[in-house]
Amino acid sequence: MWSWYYKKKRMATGVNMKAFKWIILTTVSILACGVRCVTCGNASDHHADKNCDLSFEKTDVSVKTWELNLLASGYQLRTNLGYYKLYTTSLKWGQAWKKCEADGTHLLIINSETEAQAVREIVSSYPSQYAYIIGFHDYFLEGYYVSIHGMRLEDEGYSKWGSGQPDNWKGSEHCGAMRKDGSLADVHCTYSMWFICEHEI
Ligand SMILES: [Ca+2]
Ligand SMILES: [Ca+2]
Repeated sequence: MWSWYYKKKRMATGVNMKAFKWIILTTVSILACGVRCVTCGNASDHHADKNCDLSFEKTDVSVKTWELNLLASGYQLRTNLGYYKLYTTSLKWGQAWKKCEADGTHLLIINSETEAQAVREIVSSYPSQYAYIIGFHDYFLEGYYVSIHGMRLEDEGYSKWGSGQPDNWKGSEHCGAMRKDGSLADVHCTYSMWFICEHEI
């Protein structure tokens, strides 16, 4: 009888201790980071509930930081596509590739007719310029054109060549360019030309 009484008492105490522990932990959590932090989970978790304001506030802050940096550096936003910058100084293909990398971006890779149209509009401010360095080449194998990300142009989503291109003129055109009409051309890698960098969103 007494043994049964003490056993019940310990069980009751155990339950109470659990409740007490939960109250303490919840109170400390709320004091530490607010009610939403407790209900939405870890704010650094990008897979957190999309309705969680806290998670997305934090993510948005980091996105806005790099976006603002690009805008401050002269990049233009094109909705649903990315950020683009037309450099109006001439560099050789390899130097242009490096310059975009230094911006945290890459030489333009055209992935759709929509993107080609967006870039055509950007370069239309300079009708006297005929072509611009962009991110593809056939350095590795003559006639096998790949983007700077190593994918065939067809797999990147855009392979619309300009009239008579690619022609590997003088047997040594291995770098990629976009004509002002949005079509592609192969050019000498030693040509210094204006170039276009991009950052997808
Ligand atoms: Ca692109
Ligand atoms: Ca050519």
